[in-house]
Amino acid sequence: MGLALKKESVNQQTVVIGLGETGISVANYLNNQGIDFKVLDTRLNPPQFAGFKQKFPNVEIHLGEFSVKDFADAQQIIASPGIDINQNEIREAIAQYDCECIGDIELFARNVNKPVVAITGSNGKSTVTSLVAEMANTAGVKAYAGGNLSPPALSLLEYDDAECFVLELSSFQLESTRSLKPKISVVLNVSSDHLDRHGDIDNYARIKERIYANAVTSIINRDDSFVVNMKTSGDVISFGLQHPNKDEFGVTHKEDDLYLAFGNDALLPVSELALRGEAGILNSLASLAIGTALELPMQKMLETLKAFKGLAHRLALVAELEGVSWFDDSKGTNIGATVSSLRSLGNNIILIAGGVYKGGDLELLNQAVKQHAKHVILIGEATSLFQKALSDSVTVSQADSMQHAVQTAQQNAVEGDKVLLSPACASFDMYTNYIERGEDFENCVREVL
Ligand code: UMA
Repeated sequence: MGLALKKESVNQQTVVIGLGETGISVANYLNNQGIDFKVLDTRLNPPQFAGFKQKFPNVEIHLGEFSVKDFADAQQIIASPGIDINQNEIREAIAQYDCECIGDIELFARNVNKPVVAITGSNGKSTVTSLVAEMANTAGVKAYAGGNLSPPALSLLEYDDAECFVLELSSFQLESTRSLKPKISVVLNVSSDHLDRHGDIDNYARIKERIYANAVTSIINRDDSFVVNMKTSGDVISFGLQHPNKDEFGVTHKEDDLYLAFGNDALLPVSELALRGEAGILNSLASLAIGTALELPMQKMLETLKAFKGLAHRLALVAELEGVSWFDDSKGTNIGATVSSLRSLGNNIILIAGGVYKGGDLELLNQAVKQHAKHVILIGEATSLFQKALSDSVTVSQADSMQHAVQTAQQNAVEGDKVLLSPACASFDMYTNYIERGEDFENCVREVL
């Protein structure tokens, strides 16, 4: 495949920004290719620093805020997804040193020689990525999943036995990608997320739309007003919640039951799906559409849909006691995700929410809370903002820790209630990531029960 990097002059530099999971995968990749690089990270103590120093003792590292001169003689900047590539220092460096700025997915795209399934959306993308990889593997097609889901995409290239790669791609990753030529692309849905970085939802949707450029087959959610207006390429297969037309995926009635369907063929009763709620149906339909474009046998895909238990921290049932069910949806990091989880669980919900607000329509959250929740317990930085938005609709309490939130929930819960951690926020005010937040919740639940 195409050369990843030009090596015209010994003075020209490759600069890697970020010493997180992505930065390490880029460093390993460059090192395997015999390409020298230096590393920048604005954090004084980035997470992978010690391991990196040990593996690459001779690589130049600059920690702390960077300036344009740190990119001197750069030929190529490879930025981690958490870094905003539109910030002034990077823009000026590109102009001053006439270099390009790409991300790890662009590097992956220039070097991959196996079919790629590219999956994005505001919600459900990790679930669909895992489900599609599982469908493929059940059907005997060796598929590896990664990208935003982790492990980073570049590390997947080490699997020589791969027959295809299934990538979850975030808007941060798509923003710096232009050469990807996916066999199949999908935008599952668009609702406000990461507006603190992308400005407004139209710009965010335009970045998501990039996934369809060069796709052989584009899968679309025909119920999503942003997705239906996107420019696709290649063949198009749609999914949605209504009865499908020919060659479309949807939902149909048969003998008083709801079924997933392809055209007029009823495929599987919705009641047999392992995934819950409307979001579970849509994610299952999207996965079937992708699997069909991959030419996977339908029976194997349906088997997987029945067996797939979902992912940790995504509307995961973690405990049931005295008629109260406890759900960990720590991956609900934006308003759309939390609204979708509230809808999936129905009513009698005690919601634990809050953290770092990333933008999005609080009125949407308010409406869903009004309809589905009886009590909201707020944690973290967004507490007073959320209190203002929700307190006319529902009883609101504040908690100064996860333990306090869980105790408050336990004191208020009665038989038939569902306690749901679905923060609608990022976790960085209290935790390293959503996984740590979900684990803390689950431990606190075990303590009080
Ligand atoms: N950071 C700095 N200075 C730096 C570099 C990073 O402050 O110089 C900060 C970022 O702003 C961010 C954090 O450090 O808050 C992590 O950033 P990173 O780019 O180093 O992240 P990685 O550890 O490489 O993890 C990234 C994805 N994280 C982000 O996009 C923020 C992981 O997705 C992904 O699993 C991993 O690459 C492997 O591909 C996580 C995520 O939260 C799950 N993604 C967002 C989401 O799903 O909403 C997009």
